[in-house]
Amino acid sequence: LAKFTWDDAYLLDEQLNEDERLIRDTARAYAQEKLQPRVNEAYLDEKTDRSIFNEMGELGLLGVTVPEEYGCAGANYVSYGLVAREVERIDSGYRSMMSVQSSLVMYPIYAYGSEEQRKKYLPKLGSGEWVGCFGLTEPDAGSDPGGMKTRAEKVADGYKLTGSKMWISNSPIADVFVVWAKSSAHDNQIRGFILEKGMKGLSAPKIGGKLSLRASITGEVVMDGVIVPEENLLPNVSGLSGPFGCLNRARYGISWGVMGAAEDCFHRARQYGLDRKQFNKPLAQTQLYQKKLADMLTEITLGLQGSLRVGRLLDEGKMAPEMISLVKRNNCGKALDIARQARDMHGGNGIQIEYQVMRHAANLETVNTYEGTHDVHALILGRAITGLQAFF
Ligand code: TGC
Ligand code: FAD
Repeated sequence: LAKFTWDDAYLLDEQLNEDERLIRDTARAYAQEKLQPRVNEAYLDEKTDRSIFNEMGELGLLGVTVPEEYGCAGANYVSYGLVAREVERIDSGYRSMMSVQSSLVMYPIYAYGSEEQRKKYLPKLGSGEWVGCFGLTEPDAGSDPGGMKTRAEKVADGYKLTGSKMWISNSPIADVFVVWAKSSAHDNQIRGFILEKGMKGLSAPKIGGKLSLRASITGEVVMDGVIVPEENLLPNVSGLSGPFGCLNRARYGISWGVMGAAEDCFHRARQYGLDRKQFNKPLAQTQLYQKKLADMLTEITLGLQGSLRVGRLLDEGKMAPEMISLVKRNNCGKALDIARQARDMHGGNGIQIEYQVMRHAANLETVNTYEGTHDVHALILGRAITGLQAFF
């Protein structure tokens, strides 16, 4: 009989190839050595450390799936997921910084951009010299991005963009803004535009007062008649499938990431239960505590297998977006439950920053909401199951 390994129940490690393990180990070492020591302060003080982008870029952790000719790792989607898992083991906000840059800024420039755009932006985004953000959501268009009001009007040599985007990760520190707008020159279709810091009429004020994802800066993107040159239009995509193509990748990465946060909570709850005694025995020796740990391990093991399977299908070109809805929705919901349980299992200490678990729980509230809420992904699946759409 094989020996059971409680921290890798279905031998995920064995299902990875050498290259994947190498990237995973690089990300793990970086996250544990460089991110873990600064996360508490960053979270408490709501401070986003810009240099994290440079550090990740140096290690090849930004845009890992973008080909090497643009200065990136050219790795597969399983590797991207493994990076997300290691970074989010520390904090969902750090993973957010990485995944917006990789899936929501570099991917659209690579997939929908001209060769000139790829050459201009990808190496600098990949190295972390430039920070990117992705503007889809608006104050009145969240789950229903098709209802966006931001407009692009044709002017001499380009477009004039007017509107505002809300809840945009990285925007206050961004150099590059991938923004989606309805374009009057293209039958009012949604088109993607690359804006740059310093363009006249462009501003990105910070949104303060967040009780979640505090290590990752979030802002608005305000466009007051910003003139964007013709060469900054993403030429090769039109309609909602543009932003959704990016979201598929980011949502998939999130499914891995949240399992990293859940694993951190599980490991911490296990250790706490072994260390702390009440009624003259370790908490971990009580039936209720063990049941909670068993539930956590079960959901983490199944969730990781789900992400790995979807990653393999993505790498084989067999991904359907509903597969990603299933694993994003399931893993976010399960990770949030696990973090809340871990908070409870730590008793009073569980509310303290040093014990980490309540920070994860607060972060996962956001992750369960952004990139399609838990319920929106249920409706996407419901539509696929029944052929009937229940959004409106
Ligand atoms: P619907 O009629 O379903 O589709 C419109 C067009 O889009 C195509 N499409 C997709 N293409 C590729 N991948 C997908 N997943 C796609 N889903 C839809 C579809 O084929 C169609 O194409 P065409 O050519 O026929 O026009 O659109 P709908 O308006 O009914 O949408 C409904 C719904 C709810 C599914 C959708 O709007 C949705 O997913 N809403 C959630 C919004 C969302 O996820 N926002 C995310 C904002 S970005 C963000 O949160 C970043 S946080 C990052 C971080 O910090 O880590
Ligand atoms: P709403 O759409 O108003 O939803 C509110 C509630 O109603 C939810 O429970 C939802 O499930 C439910 N609901 C909505 N429609 C239906 C329906 N038809 N049937 C049943 N229930 C429904 N966006 C970006 O574009 N770029 C970013 O970088 C980005 N980063 C973010 C960072 C943070 C910290 C946060 C909090 C959000 C970010 N977002 C970003 C926005 C995010 O994607 C949206 O918040 C999310 O899509 C939900 O939209 P909403 O907040 O408008 O909620």
